[in-house]
This record gives sequence, C-alpha cells and structure tokens, in this order.
Amino acid sequence: MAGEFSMIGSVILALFLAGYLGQQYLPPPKPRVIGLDLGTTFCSVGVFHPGSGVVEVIADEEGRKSIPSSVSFTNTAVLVGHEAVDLSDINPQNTIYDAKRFIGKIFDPVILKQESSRYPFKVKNNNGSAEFQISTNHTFTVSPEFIGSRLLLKMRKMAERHLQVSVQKAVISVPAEFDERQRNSTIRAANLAGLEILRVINEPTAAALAYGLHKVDVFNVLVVDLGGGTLDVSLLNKQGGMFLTRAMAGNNKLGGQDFSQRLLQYTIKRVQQEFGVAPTLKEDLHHLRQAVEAAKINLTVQPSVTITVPLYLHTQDSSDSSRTSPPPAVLFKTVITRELFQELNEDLFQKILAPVKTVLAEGHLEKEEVDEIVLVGGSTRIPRIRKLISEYFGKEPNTSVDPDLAVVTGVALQAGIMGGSWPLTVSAIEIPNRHLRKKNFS
Ligand SMILES: *[C@@H]1O[C@H](CO)[C@@H](O)[C@H](O)[C@H]1NC(C)=O
Ligand SMILES: *[C@@H]1O[C@H](CO)[C@@H](O)[C@H](O)[C@H]1NC(C)=O
Ligand SMILES: *[C@@H]1O[C@H](CO)[C@@H](O)[C@H](O)[C@H]1NC(C)=O
Ligand SMILES: *[C@@H]1O[C@H](CO)[C@@H](O)[C@H](O)[C@H]1NC(C)=O
Ligand SMILES: CC(=O)N[C@H]1CO[C@H](CO)[C@@H](O)[C@@H]1O
Repeated sequence: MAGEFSMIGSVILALFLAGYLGQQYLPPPKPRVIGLDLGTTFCSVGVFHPGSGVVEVIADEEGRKSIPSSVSFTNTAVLVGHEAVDLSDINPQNTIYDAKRFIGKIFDPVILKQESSRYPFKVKNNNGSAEFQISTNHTFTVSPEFIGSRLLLKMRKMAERHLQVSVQKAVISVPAEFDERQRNSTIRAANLAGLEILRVINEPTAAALAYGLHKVDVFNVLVVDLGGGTLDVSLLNKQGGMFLTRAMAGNNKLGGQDFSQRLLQYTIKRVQQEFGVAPTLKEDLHHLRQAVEAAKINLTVQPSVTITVPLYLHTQDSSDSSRTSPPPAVLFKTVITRELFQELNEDLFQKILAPVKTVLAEGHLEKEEVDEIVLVGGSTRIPRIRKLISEYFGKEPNTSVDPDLAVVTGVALQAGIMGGSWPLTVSAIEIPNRHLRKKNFS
C-alpha cells in the first residue's frame, strides 16, 4: 500500500516538475488584454508581456507609436489617424478631431455653440449631446462615441497584427475629471470596436504606474499633464498599493497649440517686416505652421533652429486667372533661438503654476511634502517648463518615461495585472471618489 502511495506521489511530483520546467522553456503566453490611451490629440495601445515583464507600446506599419485622434469621412472611405490628418486641409468639414472633448457630456446650448465655433466641422446639439454632421455624397451625423470607436478599432487591429492573436479585452484610461456618464460613453466606444473593458483607470494614476510608483515608498504624487490643448494637474495619495486622487485642477485652454501659435504670430510679423506684405494665403500659412511646429519640437533638444519656408505672398493678382500658378515668390528664412521661444511664451508658461498651487492648497500640502512629480504630455519636454516646475518644488521631476507614452505604459501594466500575468502581483487599484471636481483656470 505504501508503495502505491509513493508511486502516486512520484507521478504527481513528475507532473509538477514537468509543469515547472515547461513554464521555464515554453514560449510565454501572448498578452490577451491590451491597454488603451484614447487621448484628445493622440491615441496609443500597449501590452504587458508575461514572462519578460516588458511593456511594449505597439507601433503602426510606419513605426509610429501614437495615432492622431482624427477621423475623416470621404465618399468612399472612413480614414483614421495619420491618413485622416493628411485630409484635414482638403476635407476640413468632414475631418473630426478633439471628439474626446465632447464624449458623454451634456452641454448647455450656449456653451456648445461657443465650443463648436472653434472647429471647421459642424457640431450639432442633439438634446444636449454633441453630434458631428458629415456631408459627403449624403449628409448624416455621427456621435463622439462613434469617432472614438473608429480610433479604438484601429488600435485593436494594430495590436492584433503585431501579436498575431485576436484581442477582445482591454483596459482604458480616462481623465480623472471624467464623470460616470463620460466613462460609460468611453466604454461604449470600446464596445462598438468589439472590445470588452475590464477596467477604466485615471490617466494620472496610469502615469504614476508607468514610473513604478505603486511599488516604491512614496505617499504624495503630483502629476502634471500638459498636452496639445489642455493642462491637467492631479494630486495622488498612495495608500497601500492603491492610488487615491486627492485634488485636481487645470486649464482647458492651455497647451502646445498655444505655444506654436505664438511662434506663428512672430514669424508672420517677421515676414511682413521683411517683404512688406503679410502672408494671408492658405498655403503660405499652412507651410509656416508646419515649420513652426517642427521648430518648437527641435528647440526642446537644440538651442536654436533655422526655418526656411518658400512663400507665394501674391494676393492682388487673383483676377488674372489666365496665368497658371507661379513658383513661390520668396524664400523666408529666420533663426529662432530657445530664448526667443521662451520670451514669446513666458506668460503662458507661468500659468502652469496656478493649478499646481491649487491642488496643493486643496490637498492641504506644502510643496515640500510632494514625494514625486511626474510629467506627462509632449509639451513637458520644453526645457523652460521643466525648469519652472523643478525650481518651484526644489527637486527634479520624474521624466525618464517618454511623456507621450507614460499613460499608455501605465494602462498596459494595469492590463497585465487584469490579465493575471506572472510575475506581476501588485494590485494597483484606485479608489474612485465621486465628489471631486476639477478647478479650471481658463
Ligand atoms: C457615395 O459615392 C460612392 C462612390 O463615389 C458610392 O460607392 C456610394 O454608394 C455613394 N453613397 C451614396 C449614399 O450615394
Ligand atoms: C432630452 O433629454 C431629457 C433629459 O436630459 C429627457 O428627459 C428627454 O426625454 C430627452 N428628449 C429626447 C427627444 O431625447
Ligand atoms: C453607467 O453604466 C452603469 C453600468 O452599465 C449603469 O449602472 C449606470 O447607471 C450608468 N451611468 C450613467 C450616468 O449613464
Ligand atoms: C531638427 O534637428 C535635427 C537634429 O536633431 C536636424 O537634423 C533637423 O534638420 C532639424 N530641423 C530643423 C527644422 O531645424
Ligand atoms: C527624479 C527622479 O527620477 N525621481 C524618481 C522617479 O521614480 C523612481 C521610482 O520608480 C524613483 O526611484 C526616482 O527617484
């Protein structure tokens, strides 16, 4: 009898060993849950690889890890991301962007009208909800959820192509200020893209996860998220492995677009000084805008850049239609230094500190009590902005993760946790709190 038992024991031991060795030598399972960052201006998708513990942000066919949050409708197709942006100049009324500003929100009719006036496409009021009117060879309306679903579908496809498995589950991030309705609408957008959402997490929490702050000994974390058009500042408390949002403040009308706009105004003035005529042609303004945008990005790593833009500048001879379009009339060339860029924007940069001070006051914290500062969003690459924040706190912010990918990196980690991927055992839940409101400075 004893022999029989020990034989069963050996078999169990052998099976156990085989399982253990198998785990060591078999390829690790593929991620089944993806992490989605559906941003106002860009979206990304990431996964956590079980086994290696590596977070991978998935690139498109061209190697780009962020997709512009734009969807363009033509007679024959619905284009998404970069392809939609390429059409924004020739098909502006049917190229929708910034849909996240409208998703799940009930608007006062006057406010919605004001908001709509900022866009080249038509925003309609459907009993308080925003809808976009599309006019291709027929006229129809689409919801912000529908726009979101096309973006999410594109990211799902990118993940499936890359992983070579079908994906049906995801974790998604939303701004901390999103209410239940906005969260539900975001989930609906994902459902329309064939995705089940296992968890919705706040963007600042995701950024903190990206820095591994759930694993280290910190208590107060300040997250500054400065994107293309909005600033969000959040104060998080970590209690155990969990993050609690203590306070939020921001500015819905401050971001990279404003800094570019200042530079554009400056170049327009320079063109007028040099050639005696202001650039008013659409093409000229488009090329100046592109040059200024590139210069702004370059100035984050270089002390100065030279921009060179061919301009037509002809405005008076539009009556003479017999001539075919002439070559550009002049070559505008100018040097832009980092100092100049800073001078042009210093008052805007200073505005960043107002919501920072507000969240500290609301959280009853002195600035010295902030343990870590996390920077998120492309505009936090601007050296002057980093300096402003580090001087205010007297310590360096956490910047080692690409600020454009910090949120998606954290969401992918959470997706790994939800997918039960070894070796992640930490639970980084966040405590939702309904009564918090974001203070806005715009
Ligand atoms: C719109 O035009 C495309 C081709 O130009 C055609 O395939 C499509 O059926 C048209 N749709 C409507 C509603 O007319
Ligand atoms: C409009 O919204 C209100 C409340 O938000 C609701 O009671 C009403 O039924 C809605 N009307 C339509 C036509 O959807
Ligand atoms: C959001 O969705 C949940 C679950 O489907 C539902 O119980 C809740 O009433 C919804 N809330 C709003 C504001 O739509
Ligand atoms: C931007 O910087 C890169 C090098 O970092 C350089 O190759 C490129 O020409 C620069 N672009 C402009 C517009 O100055
Ligand atoms: C300035 C800086 O890099 N601070 C922190 C960033 O986050 C990690 C935690 O992952 C800390 O160890 C760093 O000190």
